[in-house]
Amino acid sequence: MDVLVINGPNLNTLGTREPEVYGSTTLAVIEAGLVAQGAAAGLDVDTFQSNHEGAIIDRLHAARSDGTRFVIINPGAFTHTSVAIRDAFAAVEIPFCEVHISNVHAREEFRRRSYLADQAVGVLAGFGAFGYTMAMEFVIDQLKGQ
Ligand code: CA2
Repeated sequence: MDVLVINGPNLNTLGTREPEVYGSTTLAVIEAGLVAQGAAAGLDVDTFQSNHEGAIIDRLHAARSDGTRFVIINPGAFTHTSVAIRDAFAAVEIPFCEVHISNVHAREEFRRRSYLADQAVGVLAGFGAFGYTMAMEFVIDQLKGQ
């Protein structure tokens, strides 16, 4: 596939709790929208969600040999803790965008640190589920003509 969308821990519960922070859209709806958005641009999009750090790393390793050209990732709380996911991106050398539904800079101090952001092509935070759409639009533009 061309684009891999990864969502980290607890994001499978989107739309069921804390709608004031994370909105009311479910992850299934977000993922279906991204698959359709990619398809309309002729891109094959795969989605993956896991609550387990190792499973996310394994999926990134698999991406190295399955044709993935770009990753869009919301690492959830692993954003603020995971040297291992950072190292996995360095190992696979696939460009990625980091997306956060909430504005991580307007919340607790610990959410301002990301172990991935300086390695990302770009970071979107605070635009709700629309952040994924914006990231996909960027990726479509990047991959166009490649
Ligand atoms: O804003 C984001 O997208 C986050 O990546 C979400 C993570 C949080 O740890 C990051 O700091 C920012 C948490 C995801 C929790 O997902 C929930 C879904 C529904 C209800 C409550 C939490």
